[in-house]
Amino acid sequence: MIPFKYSLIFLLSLPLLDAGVVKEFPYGTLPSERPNMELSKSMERVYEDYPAVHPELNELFSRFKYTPITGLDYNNYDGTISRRDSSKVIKVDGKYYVYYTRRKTEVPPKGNHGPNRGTEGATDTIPSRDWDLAEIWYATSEDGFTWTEQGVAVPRPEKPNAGWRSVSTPDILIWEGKYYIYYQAYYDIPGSRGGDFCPVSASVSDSPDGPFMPSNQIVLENGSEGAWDQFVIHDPYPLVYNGKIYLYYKGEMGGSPHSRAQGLAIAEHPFGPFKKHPLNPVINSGHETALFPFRGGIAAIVSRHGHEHNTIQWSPDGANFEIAAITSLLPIAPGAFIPDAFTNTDDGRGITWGLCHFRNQGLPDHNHSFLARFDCDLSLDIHDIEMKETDIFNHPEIYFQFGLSEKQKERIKGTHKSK
Ligand code: AAL
Repeated sequence: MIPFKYSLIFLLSLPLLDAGVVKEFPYGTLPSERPNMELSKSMERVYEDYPAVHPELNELFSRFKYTPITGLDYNNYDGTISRRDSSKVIKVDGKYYVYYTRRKTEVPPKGNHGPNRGTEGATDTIPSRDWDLAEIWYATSEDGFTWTEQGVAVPRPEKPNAGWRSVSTPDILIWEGKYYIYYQAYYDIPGSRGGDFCPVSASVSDSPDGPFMPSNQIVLENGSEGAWDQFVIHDPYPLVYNGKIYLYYKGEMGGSPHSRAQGLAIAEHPFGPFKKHPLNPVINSGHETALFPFRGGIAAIVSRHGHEHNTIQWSPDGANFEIAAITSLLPIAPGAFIPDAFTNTDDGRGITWGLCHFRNQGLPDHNHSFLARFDCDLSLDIHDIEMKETDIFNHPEIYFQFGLSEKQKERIKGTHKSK
């Protein structure tokens, strides 16, 4: 500790010491304009690749904070009730609404884990995966923290209609005063065709409370044989942009869960026809990707999978995305409250909160997911400096949870044997 009298001298002398010192780039806060000099590739990126020179100033950088929500029961988390893959949150007449996959089965899923993630043990009443034998339910809230489940929004239709086995992973569109729910509609047990095959269907209602009438049609088809999205079309995600419906979705390039990417299909009517974008996939990474209007373009939270997981991206046209920020601990399957998702805005204001899920809880015998709330500052209208922290310390248990596998321990043991 510096004694008081010296600290005063030290403080007073600071400006003197400072005076006359030439401050070389990049001393202190970076100038907002690129200096006219040769820069390393890394410093070049600061000016070329990111919307601002510091993360604190980057409107598309945020950390995420999480809060449990109250009001939803999970049967003591025994795996017989699951809620996951929430839609965007919408606000109608002062109330927030969210739609989600809800599974209530006599036993937890049988085949959602293990090496082949198959259908072993699944029957007409026993689910293969967490989203098998599911329906789409909805809940409302006054504050986004306490939710009241209201009931089913999209039930499973009669066999052989698409979705008779399960309807899951919904998202919502408001278009010309009507409410459209898009969802994965399974014809057979998820997992029975190798991957997780299901077309996308949609239902419509005049009210957010339903009743939602099924279109009984496939609104987005899987790609034809040999197309990148031949096997998987998941997570349908509609926005209104350029006066049209932009439906984003997840595909697996060639059916490999290791090659997940995002496609885009555009239509002038909610039930289609949807035309797939010629540049698909438009995002080379991601899973359960949330997108929202931002300034004149579209931003995306790219959380899991691929080169560019853990990034927030932005495109000026909804199709050509670039990385705008790199972040961590992103929400899984985020469904954000996006006030301007359907207003056809060319001045998107961004997001500050939403719901997400935590999955694979209680593995192996009580597998289920539950919904939670995330908060962030990806908004042009607030500036929450606490959300701009890049140096985040997690509890050691989080790190140890990702410990070495037995196989790795064996490999490491082997390395000690050599001289
Ligand atoms: C998710 C989504 C889709 C998949 C499964 C349930 O999180 O990507 O919905 O089919 O996992």
